Amino acid sequence: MARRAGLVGKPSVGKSTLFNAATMSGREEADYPFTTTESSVGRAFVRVEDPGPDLGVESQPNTGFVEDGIRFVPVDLVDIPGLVPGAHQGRGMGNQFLSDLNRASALIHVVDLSGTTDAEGNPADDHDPGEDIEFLEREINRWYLEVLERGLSDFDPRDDSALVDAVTSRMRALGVSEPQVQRALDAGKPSELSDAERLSAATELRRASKPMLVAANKVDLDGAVDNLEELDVEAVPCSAKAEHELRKAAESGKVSYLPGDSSFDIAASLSAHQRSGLEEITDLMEEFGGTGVQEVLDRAYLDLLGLVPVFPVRDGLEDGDGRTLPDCFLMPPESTVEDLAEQVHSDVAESMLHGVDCRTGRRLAVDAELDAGDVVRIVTA
Ligand SMILES: Nc1nc2c(ncn2[C@@H]2O[C@H](COP(=O)(O)OP(=O)(O)OP(=O)(O)O)[C@@H](O)[C@H]2O)c(=O)[nH]1
Ligand SMILES: [Mg+2]
Repeated sequence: MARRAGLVGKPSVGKSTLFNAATMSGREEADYPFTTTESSVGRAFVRVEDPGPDLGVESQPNTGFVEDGIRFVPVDLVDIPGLVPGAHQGRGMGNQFLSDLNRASALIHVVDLSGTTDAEGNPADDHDPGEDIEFLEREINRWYLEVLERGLSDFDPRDDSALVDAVTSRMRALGVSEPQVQRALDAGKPSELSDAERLSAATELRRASKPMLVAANKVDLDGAVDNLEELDVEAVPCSAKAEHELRKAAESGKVSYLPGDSSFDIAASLSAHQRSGLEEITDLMEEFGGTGVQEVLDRAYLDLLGLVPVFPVRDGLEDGDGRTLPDCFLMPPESTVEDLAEQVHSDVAESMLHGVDCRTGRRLAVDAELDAGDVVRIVTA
């Protein structure tokens, strides 16, 4: 399954704005619900340390880019249409939602922290964002429950051993694996599972296959900070709007700013209007240590999905074509040197003798586990 994160949430919370900021694309953003009706995949970046400075070389990335010792590594990000209460009964974009959900293996739940939109994304005065967080989790868990129920009803009661298979084959499209089903259904036969046990199994499977992070968006609006204090779950405060404006200003040379930085510099002469807009962003960044958007992305891919950035090389610190530190692969958790070789090329994996840790010069066994930031030379026969 593709290791992508998907942006989910009720309408009008800023999913497309965050997507546009992260991918610099032009999806429609507007203050009415269901602006987005189809999901879409774009290229965003995670921010990792570039090993070039440590190793005394200048990296030449094949993909993404490097600046000031920071490497931006491309990842796929999915923008998913808004979800409203009752969607699993077919309201709003409901029926499509499940297949959209399957395009992502981690979820970024975008919440309107300012409380200025109601449960359906219409303007409101004082909506509680905590309710939205509960609602979305419940809604997605219920979806899982429905698919789980279908698996349970496929199961042939004469053959106990078929239970896990029946459920796994129904739930595989959601990214659920057989060992996860095994664990979740520990309680026994379908006839012995109470409704509460079924829901708790569905919830456990959802957590395991679609870990979720709350992006508390619109922190730039009044009241958002108060609401942040009220939340009882961990959330990353952010302003997609501020990030998008900064990236556009950086693209046109008005400011110098690297996504994820805690501040920016003004690089060109600006109108009074532009200047005052940027001053507001400066205040926000001082309060939160940045706009929060890059942090949301980094946490989704590097923490939730646990991807491990690793730099494979062949010859010195170069690839076969003489480019220095050209690749950064985001490897699944617990990947080994052999997995890395396989990712480079199956031929390389077949003729591999061992790896070398380029930072220490130490030899690495084929089955050694990779750590974030490793620069690994693959030595072949
Ligand atoms: N103040 C503020 N407004 C924002 C922010 N992010 C988005 N908005 C505004 O919120 C409204 C909705 O934004 P969208 O990005 O279209 O929201 P969405 O979640 O994609 O909505 P649907 O596609 O309808 O589900 C727009 O008017 C945005 O300009 C933010 O960080 N701060
Ligand atoms: Mg949208």
